[in-house]
Amino acid sequence: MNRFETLVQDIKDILGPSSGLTSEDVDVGDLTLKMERYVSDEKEWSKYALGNANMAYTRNLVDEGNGKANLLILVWTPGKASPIHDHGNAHCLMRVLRGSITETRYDYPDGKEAPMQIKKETTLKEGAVAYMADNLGLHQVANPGSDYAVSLHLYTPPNVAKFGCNIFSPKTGKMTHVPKCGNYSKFGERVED
Ligand code: 2CO
Ligand code: FE2
Repeated sequence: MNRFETLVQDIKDILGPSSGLTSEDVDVGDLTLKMERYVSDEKEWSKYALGNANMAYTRNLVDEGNGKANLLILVWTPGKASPIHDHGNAHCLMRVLRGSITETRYDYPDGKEAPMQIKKETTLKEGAVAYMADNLGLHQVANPGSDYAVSLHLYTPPNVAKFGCNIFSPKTGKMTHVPKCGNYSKFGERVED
């Protein structure tokens, strides 16, 4: 096994003892350490990193963590950003594998129609690991650079894969449910998902 495959296996092993049904029974500390300690080698994960210049980013499934998680490689198109979104009551851990991405956090809108207020903006450089969850608010992720950026994302439980997520209008705060956050590829193979 190469180091990336070992990381995937280690994540599965950590998730093993959890029920996989709620986020409370997952040890985020252990998962974070494993992600931080991975010494990235592009050759090990490039087969998953399928980008598309016509999309803001692609979601490429690497592993389903014994049904308890979704491990994805996201490929961020230069100059593009995700919508502002939530995470279906799951833990989100992301590790930058290549380039830099910015994460902009927002509070949940309070129900009144108004522009959404930025709470925090962070630049995540290659190697950084960040944690996000609905209790921290909403976020938008962008690639401000001029080359593709790549990040590894662990979502547990895999609620967004099953039930979709919500996206929010930056101008009005209006929430829209997205029933399916599809995968661009699965296990290195392109899919129409
Ligand atoms: N949460 C987004 C998604 O699953 C990506 S931004 O990082 O969490 O597509
Ligand atoms: Fe996200």
